[in-house]
Amino acid sequence: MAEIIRNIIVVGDRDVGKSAWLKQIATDTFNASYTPSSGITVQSICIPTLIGLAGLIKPCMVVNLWDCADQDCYTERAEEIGANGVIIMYSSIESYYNCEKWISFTRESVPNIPIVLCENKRDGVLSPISVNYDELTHHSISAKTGHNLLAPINSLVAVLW
Ligand SMILES: Nc1nc2c(ncn2[C@@H]2O[C@H](COP(=O)(O)OP(=O)(O)OP(=O)(O)O)[C@@H](O)[C@H]2O)c(=O)[nH]1
Ligand SMILES: [Mg+2]
Repeated sequence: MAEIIRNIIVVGDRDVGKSAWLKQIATDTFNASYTPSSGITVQSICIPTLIGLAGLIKPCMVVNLWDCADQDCYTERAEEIGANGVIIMYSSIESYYNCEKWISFTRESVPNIPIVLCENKRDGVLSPISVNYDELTHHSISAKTGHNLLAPINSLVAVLW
């Protein structure tokens, strides 16, 4: 049976925790120091699942998670990568407002692609940021504690079968 492969791009402002989140998923570890990424890197995870299509068992969906550190790289490569979904991450008021910019880039580069908003660093003392991009699914996570770690991926996967 053919493997199902999907490409999800993770974007957002610098320092919001994209790489830390992906590292936590891959290695179950968290690094408190900040090393800015450059360009684009990918890691793959396998989401095991049973789907109820005539009782067929799909072994897994391979999800390639693309960590995209800068805007140029994102707008140039999103289509070439064959992006199926986008996670836009933020972790502060400023990076939240900049989501509008990331949403626009996404709509221009890969129109009609599913987008999920992801508020990271929900382990601190900050109040939750109220979400106004109403039409988009939203999850609050913490790459540090692992809170809700896979929720953004799972909600995209649910619409990417
Ligand atoms: N408290 C807390 N800190 C976090 C969390 N996630 C990431 N950080 C910290 O935020 C800083 C930036 O994390 P990165 O993952 O490097 O951020 P990034 O979005 O990949 O940044 P660029 O590569 O520059 O685009 C690091 O010091 C992380 O340790 C979190 O859930 N909670
Ligand atoms: Mg990074």
